[in-house]
Amino acid sequence: MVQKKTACNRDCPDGCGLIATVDDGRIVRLAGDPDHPVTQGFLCHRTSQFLKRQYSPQRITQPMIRQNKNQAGDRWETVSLDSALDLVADRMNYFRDQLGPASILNYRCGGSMGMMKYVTDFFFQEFGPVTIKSGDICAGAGDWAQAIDFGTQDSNDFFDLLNSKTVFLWGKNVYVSHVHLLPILKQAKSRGIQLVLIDPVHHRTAALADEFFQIQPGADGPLALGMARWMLDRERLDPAAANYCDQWDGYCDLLKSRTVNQWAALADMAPKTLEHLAELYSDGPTTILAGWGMQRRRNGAASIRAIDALGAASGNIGIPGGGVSFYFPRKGAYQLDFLDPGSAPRAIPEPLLGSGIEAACDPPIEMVFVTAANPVTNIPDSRTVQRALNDRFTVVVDMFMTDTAKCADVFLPAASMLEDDDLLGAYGHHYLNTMQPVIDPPGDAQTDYEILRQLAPRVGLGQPFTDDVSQWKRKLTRRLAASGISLEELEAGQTRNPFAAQVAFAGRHFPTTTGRANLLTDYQHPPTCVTREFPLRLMALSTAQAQASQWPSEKQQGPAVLTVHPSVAGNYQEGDVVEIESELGRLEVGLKFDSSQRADVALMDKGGWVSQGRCANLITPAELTDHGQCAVYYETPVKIL
Ligand SMILES: Nc1nc2c(c(=O)[nH]1)N[C@H]1C(S)=C(S)[C@@H](COP(=O)(O)OP(=O)(O)OC[C@H]3O[C@@H](n4cnc5c(=O)[nH]c(N)nc54)[C@H](O)[C@@H]3O)O[C@H]1N2
Ligand SMILES: Nc1nc2c(c(=O)[nH]1)N[C@H]1C(S)=C(S)[C@@H](COP(=O)(O)OP(=O)(O)OC[C@H]3O[C@@H](n4cnc5c(=O)[nH]c(N)nc54)[C@H](O)[C@@H]3O)O[C@H]1N2
Ligand code: SF4
Ligand SMILES: [Mo]
Repeated sequence: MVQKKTACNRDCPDGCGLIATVDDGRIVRLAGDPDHPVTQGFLCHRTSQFLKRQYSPQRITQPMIRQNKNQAGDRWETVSLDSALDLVADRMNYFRDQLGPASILNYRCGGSMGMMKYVTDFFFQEFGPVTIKSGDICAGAGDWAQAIDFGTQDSNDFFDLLNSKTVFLWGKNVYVSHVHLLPILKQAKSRGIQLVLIDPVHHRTAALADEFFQIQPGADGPLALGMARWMLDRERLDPAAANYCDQWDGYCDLLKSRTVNQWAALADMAPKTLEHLAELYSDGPTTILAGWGMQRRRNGAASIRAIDALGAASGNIGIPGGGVSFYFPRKGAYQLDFLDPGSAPRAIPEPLLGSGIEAACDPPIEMVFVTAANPVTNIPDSRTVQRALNDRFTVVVDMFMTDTAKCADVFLPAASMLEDDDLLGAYGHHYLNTMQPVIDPPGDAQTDYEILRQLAPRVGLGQPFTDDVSQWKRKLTRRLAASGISLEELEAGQTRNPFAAQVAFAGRHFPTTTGRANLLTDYQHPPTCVTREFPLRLMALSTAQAQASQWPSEKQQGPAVLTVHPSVAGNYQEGDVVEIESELGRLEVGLKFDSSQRADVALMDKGGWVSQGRCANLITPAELTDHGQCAVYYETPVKIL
């Protein structure tokens, strides 16, 4: 038995180090790396179950071509990798020659956080450039807001939390989506650091927090502005803030445009509660850990802007124990300057993928190449995404026959993360890591890069797509090498990103055009999305059981579970199977009652499969957030029929 080190590439802030135990070519155990300062030797539930996925009988390891797609006799046929790649290359060359490269869409999402996956984008840039996506279904609104406010996204060191007096978990389900924060949060709590949770959903993190406020969904903007107003009135904002913040007067005017009571009313919150939160926040230094859920709303960017401004104006940015942490710059240490998304002839906003593909003309999109993504399940309006892919020549690179793969003409089997070779950063801390293949991929499965390497000569591309992975790794780590960190050192174990400061924006220097933070001066609160007829907001949220749609199939049987407050279910009993309806359609669900939830939300697990009728995105209309082209996932009004 041998132990091999690698790293977890899943779309998760934690970026764990992994130790795999291999016995006679088979991985028999997967554990967290005890030497990794954040991983601390433990794994989340979903990845502790990863070997079931790795060795699942449903995993596909041979290329397949779909014969007679969408016609009688529609069937999959197993083929050799060479003939699958010949067909893919033939179609790529044909559409590029006949209609131009914009007729091909390269779509990639969060199947892997590896840096080598950007080589796929580069490949299509060099081949085309082709049509790409814009915005980001996951974090686009918050990304946009932080870029406007601070010039970039950055966070204080992961362990700097212990310098705080108060920590606001602002819309964050740590037990599910950020489990490696738990040890440090528990340590903080034991040191007397106050933990405050602001979330519309009652979840396990509420028990960890000293205080929990079950906010109305989408009311974070008025709450943050009301808190700042209360602090302004009591001279608890930083008197020096005008020196390092632009728009100071405009911001103060915005705060003064409503009284504390009026801001509280807009947030649908008792004034006393808002004041109490402002008082807690004022007892700093205070770190805000801003979650990702709250910005997947119509006013998502505005909410993050209001929170950023609270952090800046109160003097909590650029100091130990402070900050508004939304993201750690996971790519920052690597050299990705070969990417030029601006060169793409066209971009489709990611949340509107289905209708965007269908609406594209001049040239129309005729071919879609999907890697590391399951858009039929994960993007709103699943049926339109499904139709758009079914009606085009679609290639899907995956390990399983997902809802998206079912729409493909060609399925190319991908290596799993334990067979992959890559470089990683993390969006929840500053450590870099490397992935080494623990075993070889089975059958004809290949890493995404190996697939490209074999495709390159077929579509007229040569160097650098003929280089091997280690040459690419050297290229990607050039900046690190120049700062004295060799690839060998990186590969020996996790390394802290040498370009990341302990305190983000130290000295209150911001990479904006003026060098100062940019405060918001305007806030428009959207009208509530729920009505008397459709009184519940559908929220399909992350679950500990799965990474997005990567569920074991046995957990996708029967109707999806919908959790609601018992008062909203009329005469139904818990366990009843009912239909819910939105403007887009109906979904069958089994009811679960939870009296700790708000009476205006309906909760589901994210990533339920379309093929099993369990996907919230079947009834979630596609819509963009106020800025940043993020998806509005949690504002679909529904009713129980
Ligand atoms: N187990 C597991 N972990 C995951 C994932 C998974 O699928 N499963 N997915 C990963 C992915 S893709 C990402 S992007 C990250 C982050 O994944 P997310 O699931 O976005 O994680 P959170 O940041 O915890 O944000 C969710 C929280 O935001 C809250 N929220 C929703 N709306 C509002 C609001 O209007 N106001 C406030 N204050 N809160 C609100 C929700 O109730 C929930 O508690 O985690 C990753 N981690
Ligand atoms: N209703 C609703 N929908 C949501 C969300 C929500 O909260 N509510 N959350 C959204 C968020 S935050 C996100 S980030 C997206 C996630 O959307 P996706 O990134 O599409 O997430 P996954 O379902 O994990 O699908 C990734 C696929 O990549 C495959 N894969 C894994 N590793 C590799 C690899 O190395 N190569 C290749 N080629 N394939 C690989 C996996 O098998 C899987 O099928 O979902 C979004 N969808
Ligand atoms: S999914 Fe996240 S928490 Fe789980 S092992 Fe991977 S990086 Fe760690
Ligand atoms: Mo995400």
